[in-house]
Amino acid sequence: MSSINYAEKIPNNVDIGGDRTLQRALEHWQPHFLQWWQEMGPSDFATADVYLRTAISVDAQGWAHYGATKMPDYRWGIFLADRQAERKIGFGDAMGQPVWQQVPGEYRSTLRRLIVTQGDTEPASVEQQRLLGHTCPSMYDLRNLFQINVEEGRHLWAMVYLLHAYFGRDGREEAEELLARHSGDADKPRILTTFNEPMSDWLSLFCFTYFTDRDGKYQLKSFAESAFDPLSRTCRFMLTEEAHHMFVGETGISRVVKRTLEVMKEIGSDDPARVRAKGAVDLQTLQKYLNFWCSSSLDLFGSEISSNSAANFASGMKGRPDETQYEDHVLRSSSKKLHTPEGEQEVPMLNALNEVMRESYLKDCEIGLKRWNRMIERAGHALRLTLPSSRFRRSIGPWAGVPVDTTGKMISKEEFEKHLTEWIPSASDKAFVQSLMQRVIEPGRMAGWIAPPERGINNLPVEYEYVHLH
Ligand code: BYC
Repeated sequence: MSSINYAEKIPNNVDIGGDRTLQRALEHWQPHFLQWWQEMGPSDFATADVYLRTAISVDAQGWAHYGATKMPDYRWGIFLADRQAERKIGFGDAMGQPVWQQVPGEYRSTLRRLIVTQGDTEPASVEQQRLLGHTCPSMYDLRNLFQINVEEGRHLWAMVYLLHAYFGRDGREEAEELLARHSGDADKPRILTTFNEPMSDWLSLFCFTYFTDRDGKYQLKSFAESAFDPLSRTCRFMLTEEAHHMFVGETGISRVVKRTLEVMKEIGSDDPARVRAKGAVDLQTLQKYLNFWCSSSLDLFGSEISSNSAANFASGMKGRPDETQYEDHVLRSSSKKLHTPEGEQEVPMLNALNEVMRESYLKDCEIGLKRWNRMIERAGHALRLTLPSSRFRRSIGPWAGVPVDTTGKMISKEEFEKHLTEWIPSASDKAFVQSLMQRVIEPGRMAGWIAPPERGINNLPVEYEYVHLH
């Protein structure tokens, strides 16, 4: 078990101190990161003591320490899962060969692009969530937001380490660029579209952590299979932290549904206008938020038919999540039927891997939906929340720009435009949700649109003062 060295300026379990050049390069980047955090991270909470978990080991049993920390003092570090002796490439044309400890020359630019794309999402999400602290529905939620933010910061460190340690000068330049692009910036936006979407309310945060962080889970799992061993080890540890982010999404939406059902019972009606008048989120509005963030996140898997995905898999750079669950790991002789607007197409399996991932992602997304629908059913209501069709509102792939309704049916452009605000939040829906976003910070108290969580953090009571504001 490699332990983490906290005595160093940058906590790490990769012996940075043993490589002076790397250490100097990372210590040079560190103040740039801190400046970015100050300018683009959570606004106005720099002096608050936040009950945060910090990674202290990569041991599955006890990897985190919990305690009050000011966010700018968080010990962002570089932690890789332990090296597995004799690890072999598990898929693609080089299956069975030893994994790579260095980047093979021919894959250098592609691997760099993949790592940069992954790295870009981490600070982007912190930027998107920058102002949410001002409208937190409870102190418990405020703490969870900040926990996610510091860990996304650490995930940026994880990618920056790989860039610095394995990609020389190009990698160092890319690390600087990761701090120069900003979410929603007109000139230098973040790379992937979802990470440029504004996020001005907590309903969006819960949907984002449910759907978009789950894309993170799938992408990280596919990198955990990578033949580039340092990338695999980095992503394996990141997944440990990622689980909490999706927990925040799933339980956040559950708590919204629970509160809405309570209000519906109280008023004896499911009329959305009356539910709203009581200060809760009507289920129809929740459905629109689910449609928006789910469809946006579906684009993050790339095109249904992709030569990039084929090359990444064949070379060993990027596998499928949980690669061992499949029988065929080479995929040179199989194909997949895909539905495109032109009809059904048979595509070599290697070129359809983005879609394979998207399909398993959607199955995973269904789990929360089932839970929420059980709650609704038990409360005696007929409405069911659904996931939109993977053709709906796509900007990437063969369905990009094709007018399709939420069930996947092709419709006219006019019809699409006419009905769009019935499917995704309209300006007035957003204004309503915004009107609910009133800050609640008395320990244990919740905003009126959300039920309390079932339990607090790390066995502490829900009413614990998770954020001490000075
Ligand atoms: N927006 O062959 P294609 C996370 C580009 S989330 C804009 O279809 P490919 C997190 C694509 O880059 C996980 N552009 O797809 C969550 C390509 O451009 P180039 C993030 C897009 O390459 C919450 C072109 O379209 N990790 O961690 O097979 C909080 C054609 O590409 C988009 C990763 O994404 C889009 N949505 O796959 C915090 C993993 N989609 O190269 C964190 C790294 C595609 O032709 N990235 N394009 O100029 C990848 O593995 C791949 O780049 C993608 C695309 C899966 C994104």
